[in-house]
Order: sequence, then structure tokens, then C-alpha cells
Amino acid sequence: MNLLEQIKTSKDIKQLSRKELKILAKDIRERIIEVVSKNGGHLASSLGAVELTLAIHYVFDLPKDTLIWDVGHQSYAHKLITGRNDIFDSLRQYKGISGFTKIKESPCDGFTVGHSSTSISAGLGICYAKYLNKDNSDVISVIGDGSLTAGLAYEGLNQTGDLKRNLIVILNDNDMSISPNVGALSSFLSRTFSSKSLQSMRNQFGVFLKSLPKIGDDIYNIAKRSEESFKTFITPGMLFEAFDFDYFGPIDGHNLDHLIDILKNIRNPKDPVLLHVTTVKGKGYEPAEKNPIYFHGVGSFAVDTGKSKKISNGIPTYTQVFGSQMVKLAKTNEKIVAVTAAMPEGTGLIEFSQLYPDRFFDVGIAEQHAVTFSAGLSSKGLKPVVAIYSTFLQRAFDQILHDVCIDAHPVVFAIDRGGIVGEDGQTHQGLFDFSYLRCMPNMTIMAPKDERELARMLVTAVNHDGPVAIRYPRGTGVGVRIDDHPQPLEIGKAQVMNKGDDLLIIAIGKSVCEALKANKLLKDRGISATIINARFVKPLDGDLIIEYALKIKKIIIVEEHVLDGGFGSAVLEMLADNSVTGFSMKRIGIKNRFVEHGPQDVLRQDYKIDSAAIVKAALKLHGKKIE
Ligand SMILES: Cc1ncc(C[n+]2csc(CCOP(=O)(O)OP(=O)(O)O)c2C)c(N)n1
Repeated sequence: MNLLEQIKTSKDIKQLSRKELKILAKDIRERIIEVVSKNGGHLASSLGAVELTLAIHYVFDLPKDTLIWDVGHQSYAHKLITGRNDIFDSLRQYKGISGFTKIKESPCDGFTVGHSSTSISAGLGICYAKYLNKDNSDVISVIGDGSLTAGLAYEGLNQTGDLKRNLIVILNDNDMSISPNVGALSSFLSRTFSSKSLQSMRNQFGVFLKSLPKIGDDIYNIAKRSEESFKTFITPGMLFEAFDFDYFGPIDGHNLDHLIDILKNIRNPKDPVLLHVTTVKGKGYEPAEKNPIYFHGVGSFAVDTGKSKKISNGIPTYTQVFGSQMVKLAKTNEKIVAVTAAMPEGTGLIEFSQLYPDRFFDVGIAEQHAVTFSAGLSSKGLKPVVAIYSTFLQRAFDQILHDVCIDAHPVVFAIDRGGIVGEDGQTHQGLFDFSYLRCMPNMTIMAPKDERELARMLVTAVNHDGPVAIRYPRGTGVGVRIDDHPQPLEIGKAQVMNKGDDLLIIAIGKSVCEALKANKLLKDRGISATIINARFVKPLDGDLIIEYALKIKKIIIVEEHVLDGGFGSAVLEMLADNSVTGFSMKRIGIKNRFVEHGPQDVLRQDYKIDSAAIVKAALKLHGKKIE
């Protein structure tokens, strides 16, 4: 039995010697690598946080003290030592444990997360609640340097300084987001000074401060109070001290002894504290240290080589098709610029960024800024294509509405990971975008049934003079050929894919494929269906839908989206507004609930939005027996 197997609760850590803690760190890394190499997951971030996790659990009393991991993707070591080693093989598996922290999963998980940069705000809220409840236990928020690029983090820091609560923020700084971290802040955090250059800067700064009229001497005296406070003036500490945090660091986040000593010192603070630790992403597994981008969120791989085990079927993903079409379009249209919020790989924009560096912007984890920045770009004649996953775009609701839609700026939203995303689970499913975009005046929304249509929609979008969204799924396309010169679609026009008299199926996006599959099975049961590929959620092809709804009185609407306010709702509203009645209808989509993690197809089946569900609904509408 190795040491990890003996750790049943967080408290067991406290019985270990420091030497044993180091052995445990090794066991933990091996276990993480073993499971992630099979299940996939956030390997590099979790490997980088092993010592930090052990030190926190060693010094603090969980769950009495509250620990919040920002994003939660680095929490695998935390899971392993809080009673989840026995079920760790189920990580990210259907009905297994989540890849992020979840209040419902363990009392040691301080907050349910998946989206970044919430830990300081949530931590402060918990801190204040504890204060009012006369509970003086600690609250520790661990945030990465990438997650610190989001405005939300600063809103949290700002109020923390104001409320002066005893929040402990640990900045886990590995100089990486998923890709190398971006922005002025990133270079600021990694500033280091030799003692010589520090001395010279100190002198120059002193002369400058003294030269300021009237207040100069006072500031100089404050600045000079000690070498330490002077350092924080010009090192990363300056930023956090400005928010009224006591700043410590930077210290080596893999040195357990130092971590434990300093955490013991800052326990039970009176004022907000920020501890800056530097770590190596992928620490302890060579392939991940060498290629932390690939191993940020990785599929199954061979442990000895680090090579992917996934066998490609040669069909490109929607993301790849988007990326290659962007490169093509940008060649002939120099107005096209691309914007991503910390996901250049995930959104398929690497080639674009290399070919057109001046027309590519990675703004960091700052979806709200990405959208308003794009509105600004488009207001001066550029054609920004802002590529953000459906789930993360939720953050920018007001920026889309207020900054883009009011003046109908022609911004293109390339919404990747629309629909069921799989193993990342409830925080990442892209199931709300039709609803949150549909209500916005001036917005056009499309969803392709396959990768060929995606290419056509992208051309349509960049030619359109107004806000427009294309929502496409995670994963490979269906294997159709993409036109050499994709032609634009007519805005608001649907496509009739199959004609039949017994049933009308209106589908959007990926669900069109499910409808076509269902059609084959229904033929065998004597039901012939008309299938409409809606293409547009907004504007809807009302004329076409009404024409068929008046002829065929049995209707099924299918979407990979929540039913509330989605595509089916749009069709129903349109039919009601046009007084089309007398039909029986079944809407297929996700009921109003969050969808857990698991393989995409398993979830589609489980949540009854696949071809089998369509067949079943059709048989029911026709009063036929369901086998
Ligand atoms: C709002 C939001 N946008 C994007 C993401 C995708 N994402 C997950 S982790 C990550 C990078 C986080 O970097 P950092 O906080 O430095 O942690 P590290 O992985 O480097 O340990 C990104 C962009 C997210 N989880 N939430």
C-alpha cells in the first residue's frame, strides 16, 4: 500500500512528516498521470499544484476552513486527499466524479466552479458570511495568473481591500494560461530584479519622488520606510498592495518546506493577504513540462511517451474547419480580424495568428472585453470574428446586447462548443446560447448541420452588415467535402432536406443529422417525413415553416439546447403569432436542468435528444407501438 492509499481524509495529511509529504507528492503525481492518461483531463495544471495542495491541507483545517480553487481544473491532488482516491478512476466519466470542484461532491470543495476568476469574489462572500456568523475560520482562494486576467478577479480584489476581511488569496503563477499568458499584467508578474538594478531603480525613483512639489518628501518617506515596502512599490506586490492586501512572495510553489512555513505565518490574518507562488505547469512529468499547452486539457495518452492514443478518422473538427476557413477568408479580405479570449488553440486560430499577427488578438480570459473590443474594431470598419466557446460567451451577455447589438455593429460571433460538450460537464455545456442571443434585437443566429455548411455560414457572416452568430458543435464534422469557394446563404432561408406527408421534423444544427438518421428508421415503420434544416434560429424561415405546418399536422422540433427560449420556442411563438393552430407537436431538447459530464453520445441518448428519441416521438404522435 503506498502512502496515498493510506490518506482517507484531509486530516491524515497532518500526521505525516515533511519527508513523507514529499513521498506523498510523488504518489499523487503517479496516480494523476495514471488516470488522466486513460480518461483525459487537465493534467498540466493539476501536476503543477501538487505541493501547494499538500501545504494548504497540512496547514489549514478543511472543511472548517474553506478552500476555493479557481476554475477547479488544478484540483486533482485535492480530490485525491479528500476521500476521492478510491473513485478517482471515474474522473470525468459518466456518473463519475467531476473534473472540477463541486460543492455537492465533497464538503472540502468550497465552491462549484469551471469558469474562471470567480474565486476571489466567492471567497470574499464566504469570508463575510463567516464574519457575520461569528466564525473565524479561514478562507483561501487559489487563483492562477491566467485567471487573473479577467476583470471579475479585480472586482473581487477591489471589494476585498475595501471590506478588509481576512481573505487569503494564493496566486499560483506559472506564466501560462492555456497558452502563454498575455497582457501587461503577465509581464508585470514575472518581473524580477537583480539587487544591483533594484538599487539603481531605488535611487532613481527616490530622486523622482523627491522632485514632486510639496508631496514629494512625504511619498519618498513612505516609500523608503523599509526595503520590503520599497520593493513592493516596484515588484508585483505593488499591484496587490494598492488593493490593500499584504503581499508575500514570490516563493517557489514546489518547495513544500517554504510553503508550509509561510502558510503557517499567514494563517488567521487580520487583513487580506496575497501569497504569490511560482510553479511549473506539468511539474514532474517531462512531456507535460515540455508541452504544457498540449497537456493543459488532454485526451488519453501513452504514459511512457506522452503521445495521444486517439485514432483520428481523418474528418476535421468543426474547430479546424473554422480555423482553415478563417485563414482563407482573411487572405482576400483584409478587414477580417480574429479575437479570442485565451483560447487560440481551442478555437482553431493558431494558423491565423501566425499568418496575420497584426490582425489577431488574444485578450486573455476576458470575454466581456473581447466583445466590446470587437464592437470598437467594427465601428471603424473592421470585420472582427470573435471566437468564444458557447459557455464562456455567457459572461458577455450585456456586452453583446449593449455594445454590439444596439448599434448593430457587424461583429461575427463564432460560437464553438455549442450543445453537449461531454466530459467537462455542467459548467461547460453550451446549451443556452440560442436563448440568450435570440432575445437581442438586430442579432442573426445560424447553426450548421455539417462542416460544409459551417464554411458557407462563415462567408455569409463576414458579408453580413450586422451582428451575427454561428453556433457549432464540439468534435468532428460528418465527413462531407467542403466547397473550394463556399457560397453565402440567403439570410433567414431554411432548407428542405426530405419530403414526406406524415410528419414534419424541423431541426437545427447537429440535430439535423439526428433527424436524418431517424428518418431512415421511420421509413421502416411506414412514416414518411418532411425534414427541414432550419439553418437560422433568427430570422426564422416563417413562410416555409408555416407552409409545411399547414399541410402536415404532426410536428417534431429538435435542437441540442435547453427547451426554454430555444429554437423550438422560436418556432412555436412564430406559429402562434401567425395563428397557425390545429397541429400536434413534440419539442425535443434539454429540459430545464444542468447536464452532467460524460461522453457526448451517451449524454445525447440519456437526455433523449438523439435519433432514437425522435423515432419514439414520431411513433407516439402517430399512435404507433414503441418497441
Ligand atoms: C470564463 C472562462 N474562460 C475560459 C476558460 C478556459 N480555461 C480554463 S483554464 C484556463 C487557463 C487558466 O490559466 P491559469 O489560471 O493560469 O491556470 P493554469 O491552468 O495555468 O494552472 C482557461 C482559459 C474558463 N475556464 N473560464
